[in-house]
Amino acid sequence: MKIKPILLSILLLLGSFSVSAESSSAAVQSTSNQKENLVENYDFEGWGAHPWYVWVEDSNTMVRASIDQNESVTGNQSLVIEVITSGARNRIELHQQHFSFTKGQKLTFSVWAKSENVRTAKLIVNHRQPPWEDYGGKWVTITKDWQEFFASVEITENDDIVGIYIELKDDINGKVWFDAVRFYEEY
Ligand SMILES: [Ca+2]
Repeated sequence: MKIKPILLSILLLLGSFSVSAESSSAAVQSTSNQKENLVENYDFEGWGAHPWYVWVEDSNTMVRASIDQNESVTGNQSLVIEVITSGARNRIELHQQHFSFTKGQKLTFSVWAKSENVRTAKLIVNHRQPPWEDYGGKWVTITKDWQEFFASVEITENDDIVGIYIELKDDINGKVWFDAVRFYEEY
């Protein structure tokens, strides 16, 4: 993955929060069932965004990611990405740590989101190197009201670099909020 200067500044911004980023609590259980949520910092209730990071395809795209203490589905906070200069249909992606799975595992990837301006986005789960094996994804429309979106996932290869992410790919500026992200195995 080619990291461009704008991304580096974002990583540094997010990294500066990492000291106290471990504070995700059991509060997210209010929107989940008994299945184990594999996502780290799933509800953004600490004051950091770690281990989440934003990747932008084009160096002219400007985004700012931060914790919003005034908007939330669970607890009191969410993650907000403010698109200052749009990607002009180049990709803006919210990622976190990779996962390891064995062939045949079935999971669900879900996220609550809302947007200052109605926009499409895609939930994606794939192998994080060529050939970018696609394990499941879903196009969604994020509106001005909080809504939970789901993507069904099936792991078709043994894979130790499975990524989950949310991709924006349009020419719309404005804020997009995320909260209560879940990635859980179906039994
Ligand atoms: Ca929250």
